[in-house]
Amino acid sequence: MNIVVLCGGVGGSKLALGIYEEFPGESVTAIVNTGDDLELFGVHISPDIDTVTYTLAGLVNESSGWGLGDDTFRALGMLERYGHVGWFHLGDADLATHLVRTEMLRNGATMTEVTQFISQRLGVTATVLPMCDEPVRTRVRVADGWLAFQEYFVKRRHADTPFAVEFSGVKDARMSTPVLRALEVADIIVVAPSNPVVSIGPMLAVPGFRESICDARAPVTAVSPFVGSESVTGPADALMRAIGGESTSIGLARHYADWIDRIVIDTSDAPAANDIRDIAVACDVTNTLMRTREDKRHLARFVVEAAW
Ligand code: FO1
Repeated sequence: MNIVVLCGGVGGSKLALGIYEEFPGESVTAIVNTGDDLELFGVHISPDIDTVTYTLAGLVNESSGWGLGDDTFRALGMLERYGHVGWFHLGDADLATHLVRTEMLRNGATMTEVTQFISQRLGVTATVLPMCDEPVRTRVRVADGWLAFQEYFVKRRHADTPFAVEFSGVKDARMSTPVLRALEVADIIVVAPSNPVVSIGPMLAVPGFRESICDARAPVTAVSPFVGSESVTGPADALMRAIGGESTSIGLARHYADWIDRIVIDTSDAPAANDIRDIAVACDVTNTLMRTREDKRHLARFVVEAAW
């Protein structure tokens, strides 16, 4: 079976891990958002790709959900001595990943090639694919202007009310052959409970991406990141409102309705299931909170079996 999962960083990588562990004999491909990428001190950082890769490799920092476990921050401390404010916490070992990526990109490799190299070196047997090879940068408009995504998210701790979101460069992005092929041969496409606006949104904005999913023979199942009217983690609720949507599973079903077949919502939202079915989206109910390894594996199996 070919299982494809569309995901962003922390939330998405948990479900990707559940699928990877629960279906060890199957081919698993994670298509990952790169709209959060940034350049700092001349290095290319791809937070969502690294979060997914480190998670699947069993190397992620379990308490934050990003970065490497047991990393140290001596380089960051030294940068601070040179007067740089270390608002983006780059670990020493993590820095090696960014150095390798930057060097390979400078030598002409694509993001797809770099990502494959890094994930293979870290022992990941799933395929991790960037959503595209071209640079796409998510920007968020707040009261005092447009912010690069990580400035909004990390530097200002997503405390500003967002009013609009854009994916700079996306018009020039193209579907890569591996992404096209993965969607074509998929037996099931899972949309992880990642931020619908800034994690899944950039992928859908890549020209041809939405059409390729609609043309795919695989059923498409999304897991809702909302429980009640709040997102499980991060600012998905505020960002849904910024694009005129509603921050509930019903709002998500409406937002995704034209390209998904099915949505999985949390048990505590069970009363919303019939309203979702009225939007012509099939709906299943289970525990979607992924606190433990067993939770992740349960959700992975539930999602795959519900679609089949
Ligand atoms: N998230 C934070 O909240 N603070 C950080 O300082 C931070 C550093 C960081 C470094 C490398 C990396 O791969 C991810 C990092 N993240 C950090 C996570 C990241 O900003 C977000 O979780 C994603 O971009 C949202 O999906």
